[in-house]
Amino acid sequence: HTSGAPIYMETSSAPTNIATIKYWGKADAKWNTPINDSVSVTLNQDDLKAVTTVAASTAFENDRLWLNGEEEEGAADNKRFRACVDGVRALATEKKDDDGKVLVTKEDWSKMKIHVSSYNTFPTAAGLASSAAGYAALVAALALLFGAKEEFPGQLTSIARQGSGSACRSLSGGFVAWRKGGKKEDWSDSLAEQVADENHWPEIRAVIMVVSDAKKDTSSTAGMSTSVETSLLLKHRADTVVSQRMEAIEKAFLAKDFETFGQLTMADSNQFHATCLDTYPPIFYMNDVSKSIIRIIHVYNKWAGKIQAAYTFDAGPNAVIFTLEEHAVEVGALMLHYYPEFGDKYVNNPDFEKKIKD
Ligand code: 2P0
Repeated sequence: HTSGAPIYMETSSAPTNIATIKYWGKADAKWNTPINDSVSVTLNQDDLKAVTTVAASTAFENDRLWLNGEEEEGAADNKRFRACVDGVRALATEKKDDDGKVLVTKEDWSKMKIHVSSYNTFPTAAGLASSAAGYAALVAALALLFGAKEEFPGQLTSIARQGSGSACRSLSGGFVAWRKGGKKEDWSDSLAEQVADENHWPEIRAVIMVVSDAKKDTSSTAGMSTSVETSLLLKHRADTVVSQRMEAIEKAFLAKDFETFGQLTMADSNQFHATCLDTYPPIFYMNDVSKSIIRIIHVYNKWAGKIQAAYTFDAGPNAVIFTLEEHAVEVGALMLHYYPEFGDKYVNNPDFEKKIKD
């Protein structure tokens, strides 16, 4: 740029999360709030994450966004993007240098345009909650840039929620609940709360099977809207099932009770996909490979005499299988036995590793 105005820049990253009690259905589309609580395991930062750099300057003419190196035209007018940028900027504080001299006032921040560049280390829109990591990393980077100060705990998660619902659960590690809220008119109480941090249960592992890395057919937002309109099972689930399961699974996670955790995880994944089938016209996210993975896991648990592995599927065919460290190699080997092609594609594959590094 030529104006000589400084550019302020920060980078942050956020991992994706895998819901064990699922979010499906919006209570308020404008505020992007859910009809039920949900809870998820945040994956390890080293594996599947979004890395986002944000820059602010009066030298920029427009807000602009690049995803995986390619500019998204018009993305800056997108209401989800705007909610995050404007939401975090409203919490901005002045920026000072080491001597305490004010470099940027709160008003200065409001006059700057924003450039955002984000990339994922995993396939976008393949049912691996890429939007969760993306919007969480965006909000985290913006919070650093603007020196954002929360007015109440979890406020930043309520902003990330307006980017993508599941994103509110990716701003902290461990086991994170999204409380649906609704007592406040502006839905500011629809936010995430850490149930247990990442050090609480370090033995937990997720074996991820990328059944397909194609973009999904039905977007979550569109799917949810049809489900809310047509599925009586979804209504039953939101009204009576989820609150009981939330209480039970939080207790199980805190007690490191894998069998209860796993049983509830599988039951909730199955009920979520049942509500998809109960949607009219029906939505199919799992394919035949997904269903055979379910069968294998149930046979494996029967053989073990206890629940040693638990699958869950989001809005796509990919499987996430939770297990404990002591069984992780066995579960991985079991999957590779039936699906050796996963090994060829993702395990010790220099091309894939290079792609991730790049
Ligand atoms: C979840 N999913 O709880 C559930 C389980 C998919 C199945 O959150 O419209 O991308 O951006 O709020 O968060 C996917 O929905 O939807 C999702 P928006 P989001 O993880």
